[in-house]
Amino acid sequence: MEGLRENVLDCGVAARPLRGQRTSGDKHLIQPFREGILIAVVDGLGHGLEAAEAAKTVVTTLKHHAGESVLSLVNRCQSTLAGTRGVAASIASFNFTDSTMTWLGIGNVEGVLVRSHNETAPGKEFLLLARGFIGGQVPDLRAFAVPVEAGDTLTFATDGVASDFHEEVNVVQSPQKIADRVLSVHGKDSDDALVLVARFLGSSK
Ligand SMILES: [Mn+2]
Repeated sequence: MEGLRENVLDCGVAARPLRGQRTSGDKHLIQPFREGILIAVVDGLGHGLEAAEAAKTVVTTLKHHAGESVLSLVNRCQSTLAGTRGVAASIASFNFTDSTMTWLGIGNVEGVLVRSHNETAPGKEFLLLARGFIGGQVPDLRAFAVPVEAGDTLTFATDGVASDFHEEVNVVQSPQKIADRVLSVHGKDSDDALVLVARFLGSSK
């Protein structure tokens, strides 16, 4: 059973630190829970160790509470991050019992959902990002729930990746191939960079 659930999402990740740095402040999480999988990409403000620590703290918190609502997860991270550097983060919770994805972003980790069936939905949906950062001032947060179908492909990319990265995202190539290509074509030299691609394969009933 557990194995089946993990197979309903096919993921690929590509990342590299800023040139000259050994640690990246960009981290990701792919964490299965009972009814689904939580996906997150976190960018610690600044670079190097301190940024990496803040991002790691958030990833650990998300991992331990993966089954909670994304709004409650952000609130948890908000209190855990007190006194550290803040982070930008985008989070998506896939629920396999009702084939939905709920996503939320604070800061500048961009998200795009590419639809496998263009007739029934707009081809691309972009994550609406809240201003601010976790650990600092956060405005009234809103999470958006959308139905997902087999083949729908979500991509999160940190600001070390140019915004036009979404042009590379499709529902045909493997998520790992897409992630690698996004990083090599759109990665900037000026920042850490991380790309996560997750394709929903349909719920196993
Ligand atoms: Mn960055």
